[in-house]
Amino acid sequence: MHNFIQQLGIKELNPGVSIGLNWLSSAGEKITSYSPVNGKEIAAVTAADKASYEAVIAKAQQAFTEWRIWPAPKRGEIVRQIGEALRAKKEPLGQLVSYEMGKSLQEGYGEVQEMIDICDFAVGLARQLHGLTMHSERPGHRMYEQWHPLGIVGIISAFNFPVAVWSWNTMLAWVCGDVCIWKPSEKTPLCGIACQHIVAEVFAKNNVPEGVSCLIQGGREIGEWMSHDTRVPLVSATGSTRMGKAVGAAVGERLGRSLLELGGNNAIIISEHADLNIAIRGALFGAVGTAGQRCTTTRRLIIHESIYDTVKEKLVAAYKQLSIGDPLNESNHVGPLIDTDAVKNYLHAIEQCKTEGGHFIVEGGVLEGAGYEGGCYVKPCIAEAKPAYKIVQHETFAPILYLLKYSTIAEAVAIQNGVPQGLSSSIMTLNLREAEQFLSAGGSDCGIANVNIGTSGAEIGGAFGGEKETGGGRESGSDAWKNYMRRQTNTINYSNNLPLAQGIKFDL
Ligand code: UN1
Repeated sequence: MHNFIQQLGIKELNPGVSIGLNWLSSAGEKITSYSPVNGKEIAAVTAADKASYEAVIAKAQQAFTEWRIWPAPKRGEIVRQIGEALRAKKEPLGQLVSYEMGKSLQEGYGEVQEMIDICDFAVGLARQLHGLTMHSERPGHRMYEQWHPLGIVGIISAFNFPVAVWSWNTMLAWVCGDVCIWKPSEKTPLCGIACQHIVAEVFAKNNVPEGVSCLIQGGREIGEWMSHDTRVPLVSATGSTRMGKAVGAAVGERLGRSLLELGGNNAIIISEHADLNIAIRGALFGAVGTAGQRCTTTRRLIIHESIYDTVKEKLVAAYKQLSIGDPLNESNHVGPLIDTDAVKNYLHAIEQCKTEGGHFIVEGGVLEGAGYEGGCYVKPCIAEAKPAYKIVQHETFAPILYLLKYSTIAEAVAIQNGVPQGLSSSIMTLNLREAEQFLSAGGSDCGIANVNIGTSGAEIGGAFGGEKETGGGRESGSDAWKNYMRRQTNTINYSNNLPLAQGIKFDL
């Protein structure tokens, strides 16, 4: 067993369903996690079956009756301690993320940092779950609103941020008084187990009911159970648009709530007024960071025709500097894709781009030989393409960057908006008019719009999410916490009469 796994306190590599640290037996299938770093098996966990799922729901429901009446700042104190525990475990957890998911070690640590930051944010929030006070039209009446916990929050997370996205949801949900059932990606089950260990230790020290944090491993089926289950008032799902449509439809059918974080097809507009040093660096990190497997990855560059050739040359030169290899080796910039299926998708996208007329100025390909035995290492590549190509309209979760040309800012914005997805966007310009136009109601249609920074690497303090096929959900900062609570309007009569609203008289 790797050192970092031991340091995370994990003794058992093949558990499945857990309520706190009570591991339930399950007749579910075995899910094997392989490291994309070297193709080696890491763990084989057991998926939940219907009986263990039911046991989890029952325990979570029971825990909710207790947890919802803890004062929110007391719940915040638990989250504060989880933040401390994460600080103490940052190294091994970052290493596990890097090893099981394949992102660079720096990014693995960065992901854990994001978890620590959301804990801090949630602690403060625990004292700020404010409602408004309104003036009643009736004399001797007071009207106000309060926010109450919802109940069970089902969390479906993706492999690419195997721990941070869970923390964005749970840390807020917990201070809000909800209980969480987490189904991590079946590609990164051990990351789920590691987090469950960290949390369970803090819970045990503080007598938090164990059902407040439940972990169920498994595939699509588990997501379907939660989506159809009226005992789960909110399902928060991160992943593909295809998955999100299924979750949204199932939850919507029972009039539950869903919070969807789905695909992106993010673009940077590089204007002729851009600071090219910043533009190239932003584009480079956005396109190849996490091997192109972020929802916020830069997939399209929309470049002004007058600087198109210069940008192209600089990008080609920058791509030559990239070192691809073991992500745990800090001198490498790009690690592997998550698995060989992802490699197939990458190759298929390259072929399709060529068929549609795309021209590669940095060629792609799968790396072979020493260090690349896992078969998941690919070359980040760049193609000159047209906005309307089917493949350019599509999110391929791989480091393929499309270069598009524009002549007017209105055209650039139209290209940027002309895709089904609406997550992140950015403009590189020092021109105030252009920047403001891009941010205006007539500008970018995305949930995130940046000026002079790239599309990826959003901070936790802002609301994270996007429009159109990205699903419309907002997580993390700002007032995203409201998704995890129910609003109640209260009117209190402290007069001796019963005046009716709207001036209605009802005297006998
Ligand atoms: C995701 O890719 O699912 O903005 C989340 C970013 C990160 C989060 C990405 N903070 O790139």
